Amino acid sequence: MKMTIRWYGEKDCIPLSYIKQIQGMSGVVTAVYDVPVGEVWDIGKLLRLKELAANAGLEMEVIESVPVHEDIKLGKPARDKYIEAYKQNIINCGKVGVKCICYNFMPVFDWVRTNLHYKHEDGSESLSYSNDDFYGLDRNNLRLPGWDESYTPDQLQKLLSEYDGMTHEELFENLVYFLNAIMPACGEADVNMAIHPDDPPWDIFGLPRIVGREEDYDRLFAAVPDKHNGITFCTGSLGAGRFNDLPKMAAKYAGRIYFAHLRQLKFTNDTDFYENGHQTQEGNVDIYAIVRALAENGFDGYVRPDHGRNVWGESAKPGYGLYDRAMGACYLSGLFEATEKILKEKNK
Ligand code: DNO
Repeated sequence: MKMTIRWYGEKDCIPLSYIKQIQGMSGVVTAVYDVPVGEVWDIGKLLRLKELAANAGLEMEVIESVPVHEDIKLGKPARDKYIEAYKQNIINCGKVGVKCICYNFMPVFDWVRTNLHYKHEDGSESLSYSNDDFYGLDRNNLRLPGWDESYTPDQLQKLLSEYDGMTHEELFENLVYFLNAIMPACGEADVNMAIHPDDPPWDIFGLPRIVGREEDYDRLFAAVPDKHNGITFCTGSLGAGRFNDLPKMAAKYAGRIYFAHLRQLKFTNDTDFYENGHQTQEGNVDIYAIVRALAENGFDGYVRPDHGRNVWGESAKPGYGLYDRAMGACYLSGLFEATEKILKEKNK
């Protein structure tokens, strides 16, 4: 296991020297943020990020994300051009020592929360989701906290209409087409792909979503068995679906989990929840049981504390403050150390 933390590059308000002070931290998870989706990242930009990390004594072995162009998800003729660029990005990442690329295949939107400043009684804040707030949104004038604002309202409507009528099966076929096309580049560069689950793991606005349940993973690995086809096990995303048994899934897929996002959430009713500090007792995700399932089943990937709260008066990017993620990293490192040592003793 290697403990990492997300760092948003030179614009991140959290200095790398502070990240280095978190004990047990091996490296940063980052990306090139100023190149449009679908284009090749200049290798110089990757090298610059790597050098900044290295100067602070940190590695850069995970990229999150190399985004997938919508034409690939839509299966449009232009997809082959975008897939070529994606392959080049994989090769370039491999050249600078990246071992794992996190990506997602959610149409149009990435993660969805309805409030970025949910107030806890102790004065801390976190992200939260309410079904009523979500379904109260005007589909013709969509604005949600944290969403990609790079589309104009017209562009967004046009893109949404391109997905009209697309089935889960069609989207899945487009994912398989993409993966089969990039696997040779992954082999050449020795880079593992780690698909991030849909967050939350159900369809939104009639858009199909296909990575959120156990059977989705079975189908994915059956369709593309190549070992470079793996997953990002995000406990906050998968955990929002009450139908998912996370420790069971962690055990079952441990060998395919190249990256784990460990995050806590607490349900306030059947569908609504807020995110919380990482400890098991703070929510509905049994972080201990998940870590144990990973360790017992030979997990050997990267871990990062995911969305933390904003605590101690910090005003950072929602979910990505320093303090609570640092506490989370230490808690998770402790769980891994204890679980792995107990296992070793047992196996002596
Ligand atoms: C949210 C993140 C996601 C994730 C992408 C991966 O905080 O976990 O935005 O980076 O879905 O492609």
